Amino acid sequence: MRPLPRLLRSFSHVARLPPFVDVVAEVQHALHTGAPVVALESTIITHGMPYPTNLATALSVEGIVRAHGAVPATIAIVQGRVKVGMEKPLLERLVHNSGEGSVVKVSRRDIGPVLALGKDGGTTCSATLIFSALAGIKVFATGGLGGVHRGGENSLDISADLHELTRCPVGLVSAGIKSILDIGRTLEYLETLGVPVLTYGESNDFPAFYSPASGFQSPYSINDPISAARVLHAQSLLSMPTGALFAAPIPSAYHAAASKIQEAVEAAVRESEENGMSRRGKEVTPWLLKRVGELTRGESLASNVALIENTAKIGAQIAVAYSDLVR
Ligand code: PSU
Ligand code: MN
Repeated sequence: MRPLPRLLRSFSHVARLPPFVDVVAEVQHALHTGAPVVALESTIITHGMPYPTNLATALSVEGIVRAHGAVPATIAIVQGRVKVGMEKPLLERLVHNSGEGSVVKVSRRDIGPVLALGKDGGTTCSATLIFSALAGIKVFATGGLGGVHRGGENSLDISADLHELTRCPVGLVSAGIKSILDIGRTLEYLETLGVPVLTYGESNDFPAFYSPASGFQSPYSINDPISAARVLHAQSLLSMPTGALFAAPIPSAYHAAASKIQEAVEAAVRESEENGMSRRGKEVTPWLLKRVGELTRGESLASNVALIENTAKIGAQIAVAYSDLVR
């Protein structure tokens, strides 16, 4: 039998996507040919950072992904359509509307309603994982993953991000999780769910977003993109639906700021418990981020940008390594 022509051996799921999912041509082409693509979330833009840093960061992160040899695919919902890859005017529209407060923070449970109602949405890690997996994107870079909130053993406030990693075979690169969360319980929960956690760096310390070490250990550490790609590839060959969490510590230039930011985090968490914000579901994380920004007079924002730029670089390197493995 003759081998299948190259085009039929497509790596892409694009042909089978529903009609309300728009994949920009550059991403489509990359997926068809098995070239590296890195997904980027949009809640960071719509709910995680103030204007104009949000727009500037979205663009700089895309540039970093490109500079390291991969194609960026920022994912969001615009007027009830899923966007996989966004041109600049569309990003600007999303940023503008989020300032007006009309953009929904979209986790798994919000996807159906936001599409049906034709709304705009910034996708969290959970929704971004879903659309990445749907499109066939293997790597997703962001700042912070959601987790088990402090007091989560009573409130049951556990981010949908965690479960999503059990059913989307995507490598998520983040700077760990924030200490606004219960890091120990989050790691326990990920173990229960069967999601591999690997620190991407020299030590086993699991990073805590602004700080390179949380005091908890990751079960594994790796320090090169090939190893990360092999984790994803092994799971893929076994048809495991699971993703992986690659936790990349914030760059060393920002370590000095960590303890001061940490104090602000503690103060913000206390305030949220006193004023009732901690019981407001999806509003908690954006509120805490904003409050920590105010308390540190923007220092936390500079760290936030730096750690996302770092995960974008590592995400691109992993995507390139994965692409080399499978092509
Ligand atoms: N952590 C951050 N910045 C963010 C988020 C988390 O430092 O913007 C966002 C991400 O989109 C993440 C979501 O997926 O918050 C988790 O929200 P929740 O805790 O409501 O699940
Ligand atoms: Mn929650």
